[in-house]
Amino acid sequence: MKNKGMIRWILAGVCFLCANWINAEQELKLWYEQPANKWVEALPIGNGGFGGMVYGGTNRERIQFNDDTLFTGEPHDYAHEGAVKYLPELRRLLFEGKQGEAHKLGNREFMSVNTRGGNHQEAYQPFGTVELFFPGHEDYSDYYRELDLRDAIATTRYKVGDVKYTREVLASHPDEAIVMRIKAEKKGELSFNAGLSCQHKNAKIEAKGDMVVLSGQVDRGKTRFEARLKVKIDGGKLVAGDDGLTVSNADSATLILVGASSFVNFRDISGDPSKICEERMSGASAKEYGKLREAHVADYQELFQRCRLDLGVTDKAKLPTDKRLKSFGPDDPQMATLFFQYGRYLLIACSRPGSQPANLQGLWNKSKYPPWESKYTININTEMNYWPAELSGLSECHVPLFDALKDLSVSGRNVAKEHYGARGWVLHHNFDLWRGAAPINNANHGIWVTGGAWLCQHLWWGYVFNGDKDFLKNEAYPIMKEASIFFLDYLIEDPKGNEGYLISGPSNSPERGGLVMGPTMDHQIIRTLLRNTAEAASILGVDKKLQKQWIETADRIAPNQIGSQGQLKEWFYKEAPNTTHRHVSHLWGLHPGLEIDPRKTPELAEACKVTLKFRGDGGTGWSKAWKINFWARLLDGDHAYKLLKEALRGNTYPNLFDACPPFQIDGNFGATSGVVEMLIQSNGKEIEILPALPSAFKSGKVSGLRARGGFECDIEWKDGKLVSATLDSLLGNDCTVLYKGKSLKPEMKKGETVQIGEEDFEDI
Ligand code: FUC
Repeated sequence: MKNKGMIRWILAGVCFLCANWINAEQELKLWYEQPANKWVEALPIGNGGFGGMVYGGTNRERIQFNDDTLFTGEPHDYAHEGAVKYLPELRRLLFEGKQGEAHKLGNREFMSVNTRGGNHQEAYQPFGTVELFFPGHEDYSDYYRELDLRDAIATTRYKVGDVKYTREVLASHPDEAIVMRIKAEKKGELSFNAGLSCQHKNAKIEAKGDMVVLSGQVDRGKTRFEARLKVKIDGGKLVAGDDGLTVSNADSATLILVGASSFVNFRDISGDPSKICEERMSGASAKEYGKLREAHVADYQELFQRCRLDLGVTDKAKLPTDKRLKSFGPDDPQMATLFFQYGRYLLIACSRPGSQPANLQGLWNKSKYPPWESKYTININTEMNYWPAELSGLSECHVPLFDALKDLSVSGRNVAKEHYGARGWVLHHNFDLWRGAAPINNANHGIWVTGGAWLCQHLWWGYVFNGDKDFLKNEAYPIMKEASIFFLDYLIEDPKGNEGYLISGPSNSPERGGLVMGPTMDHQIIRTLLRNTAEAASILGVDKKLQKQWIETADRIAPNQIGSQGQLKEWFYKEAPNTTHRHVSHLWGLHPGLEIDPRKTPELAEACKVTLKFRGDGGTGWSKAWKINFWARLLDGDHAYKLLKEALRGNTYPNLFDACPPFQIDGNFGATSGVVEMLIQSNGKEIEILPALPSAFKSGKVSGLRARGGFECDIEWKDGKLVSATLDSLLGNDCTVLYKGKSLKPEMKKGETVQIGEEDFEDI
């Protein structure tokens, strides 16, 4: 082990980058030989809150665009006043085995109240579409389109006759606009019509001067919106008319699209979208395309380039992306790299400070009635969206989730009071733009109390990976504290005399088995929350009494149990292991939790394996993605890889969007984190290198992976064996590094780097 100075590290880094990444990175593109016909063939771009789907058509080009604040409905508190009156009865019925009656009572007295009737939450909405028509471009040749993950630019190229046309589209975060550059290779050969369309009934569209303006109000909602499309041309002529803007005989054109809504925050929609559009447009249109592009690329690359992966490249990379999917396997390792990096690309595109968190479809939605309202389902989906954030160097992309949690800790406070007569705040299995926190849909799965507690794990990670005490004190801890206080009031002692265990309920094991007392997942999540919060308080030196209460309570929560078939029991009071159900909630303690670990709790880890064998390797896209992570945590890289293969072959659309089906973005993010779990695992004390390396990833290198405790790690391996690893201490914390059953304890101060080879490890 060599303790190297910064210079050596930089030199090594430079050589590493130059010599090794080039091949793999050249291929970091999704590319196709035909325009997109369907939405799931179009290519997504986004600047966090504003994004689009680029079809790459020739005579008709479309960019279907979204703003993440367009939801149906209006600010609203969904809490069901007085629901708490029925809580003791719900518990009594469940303890007496009268689940049917409990469901009825729950549905009648305990569910959300929506302004528009019913107990549902509101739906994410489409905004509009940029419609471009290029007369005469029906016949074309040499067609090519791509999305380059290295610079986040979608390009379409083709020829009409002997004139080559190129379009580049990007969604700029610094300039808050979608920008398209269209070029004809010959002067004066660019003629097209540009307009906007919108599905909302009262939308008005007008073209004037060099601009098309779309304004209106969301159907079934109160939020107002406006979008503006400006066309700047070089040469030729531009005329505004009833059907938009018509450009004739130009050499090139730059199109700038901005959009905004009246959403200010979850309780206020009095914003002025026209004013915001005006400001955004005057800023973006004052710049030349080259400058806009440069600023976009620099801003994007600052995030994207932090983490690199090279698993090797084969000839398969010469095939268009859609043709590689169905036969994905070990002969196409670069496809795994592409899919890994696509997850990072998507997170940067749909979750930036100031934006809404990534919803079920990230940011991209074409339908007024999207599946599950394209809101935030938090009994797995939203959390999965954020699994890769810290692991792959995208802490900033985590921020919108933290911001939403701040809101939810406000809306969830009234739910804690009205439904449970408890202090603190609570969140059930979904939220929407209005931060609905009460149970929705049906008591049999909607009454589930650990949504907020699970999300608090992300706040904790926000601290654990980065060590920022101000963040812990001002952002994370206040929310974690109130979530933890809720559970002090909520948990009840087991009435059946099982050692005074504390039990969660009424709740459920997500979407399986109905309303119950004592789902295992709840117990794991609450235990983790209370312990993390106690640790946070101890780091901050506050709330001594509460720390003690939290730890004592965590210790009393009903423990994990092994069932009659050797499986991990899904509920404290019952078992039903023989199912292939997509949710595997009770393995939360294995992943994303840390309480089950084959190195420390081998019996429980074995029980997880039995459960996973019952569940099988099928399921929705997100279910397979979760199983990648489970098998990696069980240190079985080949099984994890099998799930990655099944996800790519069976649950991925041509544009590499995850297919639940239908499209749901969680599976993309879950696969990205799953690949990290194969290469590095950390728990704040130990970091294991290559813990679950699949044989299909024979040789490779990765840089910029992040570990709990504040470490950055680069690893190179060959023929399945470690060549060298570099560990960079960001915070100066202690850690033990593990590799193949051996360990080493590098002494590192903050800012120091060590290089490690296999020979440095010693038997444990
Ligand atoms: C949960 C899952 C479904 C879907 C939905 C958004 O209800 O069980 O498969 O992912 O969330």
